[in-house]
Amino acid sequence: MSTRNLNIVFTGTPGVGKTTHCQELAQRTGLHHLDINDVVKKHNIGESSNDPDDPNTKIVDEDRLLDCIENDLEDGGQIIDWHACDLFPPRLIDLVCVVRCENKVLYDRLKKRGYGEKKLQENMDCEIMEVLLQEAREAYDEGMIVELRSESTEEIDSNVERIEQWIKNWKKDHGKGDMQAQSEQEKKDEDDPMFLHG
Ligand code: DAT
Repeated sequence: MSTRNLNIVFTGTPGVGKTTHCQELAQRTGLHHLDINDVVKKHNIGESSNDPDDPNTKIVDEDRLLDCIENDLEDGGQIIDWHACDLFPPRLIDLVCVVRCENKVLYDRLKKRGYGEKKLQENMDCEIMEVLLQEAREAYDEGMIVELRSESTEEIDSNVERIEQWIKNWKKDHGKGDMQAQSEQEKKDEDDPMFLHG
């Protein structure tokens, strides 16, 4: 049995609600929100695109990205937040959440983000054609993939509760217990002057 903690991917078209879900889930479970946008910035591994209509989009070297996060994934405990999912090795992933959103709602969110018409239309097409759902299906077993709708705040709550319950079951099945409580207890023990080291 693997000794690592679980890893969950949140994928989906920009604007569907990945980051909102990851932040809430990280807060409630103590797992780490691994925002790939932050990794790309921190390690400077994004090349500017040559598209004059979309100069801010970064082309990411996936091999370099994987090098940067490999140790985190091997340890586990990561909630990975990225629009693509098929680059993460299946042996290191336990659940893939594909966040989905109704067209009109997504259009308004992307417009509010200031996306130009071309980029907006590309992203709308991506959602309509279910590109990221297909990508997930091609890369991972069907049983690992869950589709989550994210149009209302009630849906965020119910999705997060559902995944939280899934995490509890996973930990029970993998004999991990409550790892957060466990690590907090270990820290308390170490702070305790009566705790015996070595
Ligand atoms: P992503 O990380 O997929 O790009 P996000 O989490 O940043 O998306 O969300 C984009 C915007 O939409 C942000 O202003 C929060 C809002 N939003 C996302 N999901 C929502 C939901 N289910 N209900 C209400 N607002 C939501």
